[in-house]
Amino acid sequence: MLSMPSYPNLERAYLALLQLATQNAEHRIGARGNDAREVIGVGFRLPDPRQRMTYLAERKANPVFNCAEALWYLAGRRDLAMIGYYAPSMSSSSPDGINLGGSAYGHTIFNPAPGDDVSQFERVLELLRTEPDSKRALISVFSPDELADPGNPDVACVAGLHLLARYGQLHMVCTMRANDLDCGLLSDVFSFTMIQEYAAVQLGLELGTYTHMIGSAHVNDRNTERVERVLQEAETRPAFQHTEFPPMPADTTAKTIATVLEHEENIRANKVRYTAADIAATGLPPYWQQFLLLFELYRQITHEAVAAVAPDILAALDPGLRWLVGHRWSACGSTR
Ligand code: 5HM
Repeated sequence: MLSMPSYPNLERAYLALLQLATQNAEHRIGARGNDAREVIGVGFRLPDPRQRMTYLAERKANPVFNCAEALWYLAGRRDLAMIGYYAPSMSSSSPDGINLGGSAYGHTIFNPAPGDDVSQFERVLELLRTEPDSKRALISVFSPDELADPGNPDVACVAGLHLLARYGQLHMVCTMRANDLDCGLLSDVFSFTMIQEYAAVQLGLELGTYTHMIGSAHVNDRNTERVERVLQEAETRPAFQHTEFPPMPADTTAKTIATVLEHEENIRANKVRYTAADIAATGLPPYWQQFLLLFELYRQITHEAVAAVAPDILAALDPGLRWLVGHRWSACGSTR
């Protein structure tokens, strides 16, 4: 018996879950005004967590947001100023208009809790350095006090991230109390597998499998039509050659993340206008340069409202990312 259905990439897992929730929904729910179809207790495994992108024209994945959110988590941040620039709708989840609450997972993972002097992330890494076979390297994300205020707009959907070092590989099991299969799943798995890979790099381990477990897996009724179009596209389109996200450089540290974010902040604040050559001259590894290329093209779209993003920026992008931005923004030259 296989422990979990396994998929070669996130796209296949996403499509299988959409099919399950639309064709075999177990429940109809209406929690907090969101009518949805729901399946409870589902999960899947990605043997190769770097296969974290989806290439569906109807779904229009947003790699700019994906990369920004992953960095926001890795830097332990919770500010709306950064993440709200990439996803303005997230402001509705902020209790005070300044910070996000429970969904700022990186803040919970990478900062010491009040009264502690070590982050959960550092503690579980130390545990795995001391005893690789440990079953205790669990990072708790959901906190019981999040339910104390019934009006809390932002209760963590992730219960915990469990790291397991086995035979030189770092596996991760993510447990979510709830996951919106159409809107939340894709960016969640993108970012959580980035956290897993970052942890593997810190420990000097190979990247192992990623397992995703969901309590309430649901599709909101307001997204039904798009979900149908996505499923239709998956049945009829010619196969897109998936490009794997490249490996995170082995020398990536918190300092690397901070440096990438210094550039990100200047780009976001429209203080710089980078060419591809400027980005190459930052001295950052090509892997992280791809992130800056995405941020620069987004700056040109948001701050300058360009009709066409600078060709050198698009040309320097990885072909898979170029395909994605081309399907999302007309200024990136539709590749349809
Ligand atoms: O009422 P509730 O707190 O469960 O609403 C949160 C909604 O956002 C759910 O549909 C949940 O599945 C979705 N969500 C998600 O899928 C939210 C976040 C942010 O915490 C997330 N993934 N990362």
